[in-house]
Amino acid sequence: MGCVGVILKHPDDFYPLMKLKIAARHAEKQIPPEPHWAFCYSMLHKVSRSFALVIQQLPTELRNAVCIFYLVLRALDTVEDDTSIPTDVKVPILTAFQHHIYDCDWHFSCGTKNYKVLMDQFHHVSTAFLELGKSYQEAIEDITKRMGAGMAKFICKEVETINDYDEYCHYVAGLVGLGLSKLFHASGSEDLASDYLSNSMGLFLQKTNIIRDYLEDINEIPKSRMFWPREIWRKYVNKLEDLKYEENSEKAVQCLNDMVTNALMHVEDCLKYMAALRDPSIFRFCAIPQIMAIGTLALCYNNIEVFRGVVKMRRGLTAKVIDRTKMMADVYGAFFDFSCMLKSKVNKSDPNATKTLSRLEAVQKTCRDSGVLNKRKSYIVRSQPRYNSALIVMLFIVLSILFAYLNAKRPNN
Ligand code: D61
Ligand code: MG
Repeated sequence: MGCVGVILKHPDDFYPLMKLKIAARHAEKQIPPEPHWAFCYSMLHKVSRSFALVIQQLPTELRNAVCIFYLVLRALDTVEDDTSIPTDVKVPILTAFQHHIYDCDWHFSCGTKNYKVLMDQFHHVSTAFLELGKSYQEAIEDITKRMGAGMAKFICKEVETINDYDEYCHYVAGLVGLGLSKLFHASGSEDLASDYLSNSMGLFLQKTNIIRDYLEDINEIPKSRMFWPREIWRKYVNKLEDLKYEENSEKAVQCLNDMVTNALMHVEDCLKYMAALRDPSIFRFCAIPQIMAIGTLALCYNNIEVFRGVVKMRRGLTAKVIDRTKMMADVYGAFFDFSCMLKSKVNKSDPNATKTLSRLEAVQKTCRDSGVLNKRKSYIVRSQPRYNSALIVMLFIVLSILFAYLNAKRPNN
């Protein structure tokens, strides 16, 4: 469906989408003047559409630390993800990465597109890193060291058990949660969160990514990458790649639902972590990705398209989440709505139906018990398109004025 079609189907996406466009343009203009910081912020916008926006709204000192933290780990992940680097070259780079960030001459060329630019010009990142406060540097160094070691461990090891799965997700995302909690604390704005809850924040995001990216990872060239644990998929198929073949559709969806049910385990920890945050910008930084994650799980659950192509939340829905997430009541509201949506998709005949439903009910109970679930806009779209002719006319008028305005502002006109 084209852009206009989507807006006609979801007219209330229009305002948040415009707001997001303006915010994104404003953020891109805010690039600092020093060349190394300019590189870091423009790189951040290029490699992460989703995290750049929430990082941008943090207070300056913390924002710089989080931006560098992101780029250092993204570089480490680029080494891990590049399946064309031989193991004996890759492992020593991963395990010594915490030293490379102190060395402004170090670089290693790998990855493609923007990731390649990040790797080739890594000296800008290390230069900026060396300008951060000592406590920020130490937190980043510690997490880089532990993540590199964990990634190296899983280069030659497959994700077999659910324990392995949790361990791998701990290295690549749970540790990010631990590091961020340290950075928040170092900025003086937050109490130090427990490692356990910080880890859950990362696990919930990473597991959602792993579920959504099944097809992309299995089709990776030259070698497919497999993160779904054997302990789960062996109940449904003999080989992980069998899930993508049409004749296994029923088993594939059951396996997918099993994976979603596993990820739901972390929701209550995440709610607890977010409820303890005090600074509004740190709160938004943490909450927006979490709401996107439960929204993505709701979209993926029982959805065969996960094995056929890319399943992603509508941009307009993302914009709405960004626009509406201001405080904990908004998080409870969103988690409640997406749990309702998930619940409505559970089939009684699914082998894990009871477990899935009981996890969803527990989430809903937490949201209800917060006592703030009243008058709010729902995220769930009615199945009937609600647009009427008056709205279409209105939209047409607004768009005409907007185009006329933009045209009039163009130079040489
Ligand atoms: C609060 C707010 C944000 C949080 C959080 C708590 C806890 C954890 C995380 C963010 C990290 C969640 C990562 C989920 C997405 N997964 C990936 O990007 C995979 O790479 C993992 C290794 C590199 C992690 C880099 C990272 C990511 C987000 C950050 C951050 C560092 C630093 C600060 C803020 C956010 C995935 O990447 C490939 C892809 O999907 O593009 C992979 O290779 O598995
Ligand atoms: Mg990776």
